[in-house]
Amino acid sequence: MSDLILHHYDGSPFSEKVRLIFGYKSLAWKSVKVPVMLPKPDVVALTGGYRRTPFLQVGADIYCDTALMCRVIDAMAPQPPLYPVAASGMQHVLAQWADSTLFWAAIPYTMQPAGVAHIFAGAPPEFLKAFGADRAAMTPNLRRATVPDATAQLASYFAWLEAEFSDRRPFLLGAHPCIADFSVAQSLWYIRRAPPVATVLAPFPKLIAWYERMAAFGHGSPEKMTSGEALDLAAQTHKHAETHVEPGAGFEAGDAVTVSPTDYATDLVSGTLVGLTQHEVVIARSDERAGQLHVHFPRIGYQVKKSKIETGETK
Ligand SMILES: N[C@@H](CCC(=O)N[C@@H](CS)C(=O)NCC(=O)O)C(=O)O
Repeated sequence: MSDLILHHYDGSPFSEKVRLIFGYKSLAWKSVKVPVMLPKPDVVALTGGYRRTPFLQVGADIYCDTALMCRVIDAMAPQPPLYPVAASGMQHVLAQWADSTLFWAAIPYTMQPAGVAHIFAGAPPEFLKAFGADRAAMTPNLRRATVPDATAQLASYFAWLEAEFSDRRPFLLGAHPCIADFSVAQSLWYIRRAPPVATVLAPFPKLIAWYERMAAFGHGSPEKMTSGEALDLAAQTHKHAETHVEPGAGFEAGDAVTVSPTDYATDLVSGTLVGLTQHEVVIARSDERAGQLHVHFPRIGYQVKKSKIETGETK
């Protein structure tokens, strides 16, 4: 399954979610490292302007957002299942909570001075300043939790999660891991990267033991690839995953559209609509280095709009 190319960076929690899924499924994958902050010319060449991390490339198909990437990975490598039937619809609800609410408590909590000093030990002050400015510009409308708020919130969230294990189940929703386990694990991974602040987990031994079971899945078998090689591969690929625009969903195939996240880093990506279902929106766009691309986004958390600017693609 080395058709899977993950564009990511080491310190990215959402990337860790996907790396652990590669480990759980024992997958081989190509690893392209992306910059941690803007500018990201090779990222933008592939995604059309989506700057978040990670994203998945399969030939000339680009999948943005881990919620969609995970569905694609599970469809390509169904065993063991990432969405076991026994984990019911609640696995999706819990995963969405972990990817948003839990994540936005874990990040500001970990980025308190003692956490920053550990995670960015040795980084020059100019890097820290540029990183802070990049993230502030990415989240202008987000009212970040203060450290006392985030500490209190995590104490509640971890107590809720700890209670799940009172019946000795090994994973959050039963005998096997599901998508919710991987979504929750990324925030614990981030906090535990900073041992001086990871003490917040100490009162929750069952949660810690669960996290260690998750971490033991590892990352599968990554092989390094440069972003230049990834762009070349996309340019040389002339077919795309099958897709279609469902009738009655408010758009027609060939519409010029923009797609953007609705929470933060809300950069618009423009293209021609080629796919629209309950689960995903797919746009065609071309890049002078990466060729003809199909860029896929989930429907949840994203806005699709008819574009006032023509994309140059035929209608
Ligand atoms: N909903 C997105 C969230 C992705 C996200 O916020 N990633 C963080 C890094 S873990 C990010 O994009 N940070 C800014 C950047 O990498 O430029 C997903 O599931 O992929």
